[in-house]
Amino acid sequence: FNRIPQSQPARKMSTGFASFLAVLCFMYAFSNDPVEARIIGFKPSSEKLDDSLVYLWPLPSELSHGNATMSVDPDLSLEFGGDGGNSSIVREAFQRYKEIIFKHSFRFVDRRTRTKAVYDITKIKVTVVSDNETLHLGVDESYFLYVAREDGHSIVRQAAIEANTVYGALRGLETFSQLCSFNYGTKTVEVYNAPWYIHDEPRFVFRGLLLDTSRHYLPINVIKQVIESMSYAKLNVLHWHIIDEQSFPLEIPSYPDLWKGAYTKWERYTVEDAYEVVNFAKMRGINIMAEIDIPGHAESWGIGYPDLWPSSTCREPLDVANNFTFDVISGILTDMRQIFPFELFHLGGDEVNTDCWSSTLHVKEWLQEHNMTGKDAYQYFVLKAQEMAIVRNWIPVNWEETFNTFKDRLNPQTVVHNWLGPGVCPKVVANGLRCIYSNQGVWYLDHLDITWESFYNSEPLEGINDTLEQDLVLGGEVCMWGETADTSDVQQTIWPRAAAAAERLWSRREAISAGNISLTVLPRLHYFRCLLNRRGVPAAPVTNEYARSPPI
Ligand code: CP6
Repeated sequence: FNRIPQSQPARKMSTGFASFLAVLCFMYAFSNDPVEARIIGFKPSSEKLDDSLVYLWPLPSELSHGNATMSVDPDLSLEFGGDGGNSSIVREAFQRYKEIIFKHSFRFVDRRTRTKAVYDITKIKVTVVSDNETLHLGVDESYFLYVAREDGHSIVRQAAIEANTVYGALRGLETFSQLCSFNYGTKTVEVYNAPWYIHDEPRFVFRGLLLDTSRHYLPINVIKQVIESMSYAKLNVLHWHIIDEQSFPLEIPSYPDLWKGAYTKWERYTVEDAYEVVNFAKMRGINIMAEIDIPGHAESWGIGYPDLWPSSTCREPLDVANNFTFDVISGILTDMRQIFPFELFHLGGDEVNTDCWSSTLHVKEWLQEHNMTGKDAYQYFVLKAQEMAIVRNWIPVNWEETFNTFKDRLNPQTVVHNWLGPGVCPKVVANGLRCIYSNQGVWYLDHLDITWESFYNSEPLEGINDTLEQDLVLGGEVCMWGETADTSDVQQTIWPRAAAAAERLWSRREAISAGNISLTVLPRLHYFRCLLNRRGVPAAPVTNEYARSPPI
């Protein structure tokens, strides 16, 4: 079904090492030996888990802890408080996390004796101040987490999360789940180094991952698995690059022939599928930023409606000279507005080559009539699409070429999405526009030779010193373009490197800056990668063996 051949010879080199590490993680998950199990899960050496290290990913803003070990009740109960505590978002998340926390323990627990055991932590109290569940850009994701708490001379054996919104509570539950580990000796889930006091909040409001479902179709359940794994790393925006020149997999009711551009009728998303993805993501505090990439990267639109092509030999960019083009865009935006509630919508605008506009007779005449060059027409197209998004109450996002080509003409609401290289966001924010950082040299997941260190050390605020300008950088996004990855390997191409960027986007800059990282980051990342494996996410080994040259 795939029009693009798979070509990843480099990855083959890693198979041996990858399976070695996979076996180690597997042994961790199922080993019966308490000591070995903990050591092996941590890293492939004989070193011990370092008690002074905090195995959380991403690192919270503030924390302190003691040195007690506390067991957690497999019948852990949820108590809620505040106006927003009794929310299905909180209740369903609690159930999911309970399953994750006890995933590898139930097989060891004797059901007849279980109720007789005494556990330290039997309850988690989740207090949510507000019952407003709008998942808008910049929604409050902060939380406090206590796992046991000293009260005078006694210890309150209870876990508690306090947050302003349900989404803060979700982040707190994730952190709580990361503090829990299964002890194969006592066969209980335990929290080490209790009591814990954590206060946490994200550094950036936009912490994204791009998925491309045009170059290779990804089934809904795979998209959901990616979303689920994003929530483990506290990423909060899935940039869904649904459509591109290779295929048009989404149903658009106003123009029902558009998805004739899908690879096959089995490789399509119905409107209901898209709703389902949006809702699944919302339950995990993740927004979907949808994209239609125009006027370039849109060849597949013309399979259903050939009039969108300037001619049969000039199939992109879309025909700027034909009103029908804008009718179709308008219909698509109206239909997609019903599906995607997030306030950002991506209009693409990258890699537009207008040469064949100038060489197609009717477009050439239209350009002359309107006294426009190809570049003028590109600007005309992008601005017209921006207006259509804005009247539908969307903030337009565009790839950086639009800014690079006609920065002063972009709508002041525009969010510029960097990709071509470093140094772009500084120019964007100096012009008063907002920016998303995605430098291809350091943050493109489909580039297998980019190391996790590159993802970790790339700084969205590089070169921006003015604090008001810094505020215009919404955050960053790692990109998983789909030309060379499909369902079979998309997760192991995303993880663990996306996690490195996720910590850059969530944690305080000082805590993760150069001098601080060398000792603590690598073992924590190994641990997080193993955590992904235990939760069923096929994350690749941390060490980027496939980027190495073959042995001589
Ligand atoms: N598809 C679209 C792509 C890319 C872009 N837009 C891309 C370009 C160069 C690299 C990786 C991806 N495949 N629509 C650029 C934003 Cl190296």
